[in-house]
Amino acid sequence: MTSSLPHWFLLGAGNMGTLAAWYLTRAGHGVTVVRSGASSDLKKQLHRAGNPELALQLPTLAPEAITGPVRHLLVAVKTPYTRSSLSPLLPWINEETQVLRLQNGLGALDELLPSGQVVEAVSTSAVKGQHPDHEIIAENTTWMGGNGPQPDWFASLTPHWPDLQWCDDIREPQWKKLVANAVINPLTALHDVPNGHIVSDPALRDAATRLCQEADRVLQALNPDWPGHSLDNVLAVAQATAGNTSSMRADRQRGAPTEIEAINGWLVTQANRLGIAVPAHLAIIASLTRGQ
Ligand code: KPL
Repeated sequence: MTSSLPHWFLLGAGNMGTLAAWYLTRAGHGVTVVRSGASSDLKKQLHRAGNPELALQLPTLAPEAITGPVRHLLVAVKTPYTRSSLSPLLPWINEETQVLRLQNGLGALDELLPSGQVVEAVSTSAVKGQHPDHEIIAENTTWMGGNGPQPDWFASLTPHWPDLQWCDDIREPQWKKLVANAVINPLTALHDVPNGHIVSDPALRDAATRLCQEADRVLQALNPDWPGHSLDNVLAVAQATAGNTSSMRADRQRGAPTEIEAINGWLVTQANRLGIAVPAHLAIIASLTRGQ
């Protein structure tokens, strides 16, 4: 019944946040965008590869205008802005709040929230290409899973959210995506090249091999069942997205902060805790953060 479906507050109405909001509204959920200085509705258009363009209009609310508990929160903000966008909402977030996190990397919400249910969404949808005035989004599988049972609202989404799957151990798709992001994103950002260069440029392929080996060592120490061989998946993703500009390259081209802390930084934090050396990740973080 529509009336029992959640109403989400959305932090981060970029491409992925808007796409998620669109799926949610199609499923009958409510969505309000939380953004500073908000007054009028947010109007967004998204261009989807192989699908009609979608136009979405969402109500907005300034964080100061929230005056009651937030029951459902969708966090889709770029990771460097997580703390600043979440802070004004903290008085209204409690252990009853269900958080759906749709961000790259890991750990961006750690120590920011009271213990409650966090559902992690791992999306393989991505910006596929650039037109002069808009980006084209390729829609792909999304996995959801987290620290609790499948929430009752999940089933209402599957008819409306393309290839949405519940995953009892979200770590597997999450770590796979993390390694792809930890290799393709910083290398393409640093060298200012499209993703396919990871496959075709021998120097970048060597660098990718080292980054994958280090990541596999860390992930295997965290979970002995981690299959390793991440390079195979990374090369497959780079090949499948050969013409794409990675999100980190795009951030760097715009002079915006990158998500390297939540991606390679998370791996380095784990490595330090476990006493594993990760010189290639440390070096690429240093190269990308130099001069920021
Ligand atoms: O997810 C991506 C990103 O750019 O953040 C990849 C997989 C690298 C595709 O471009």
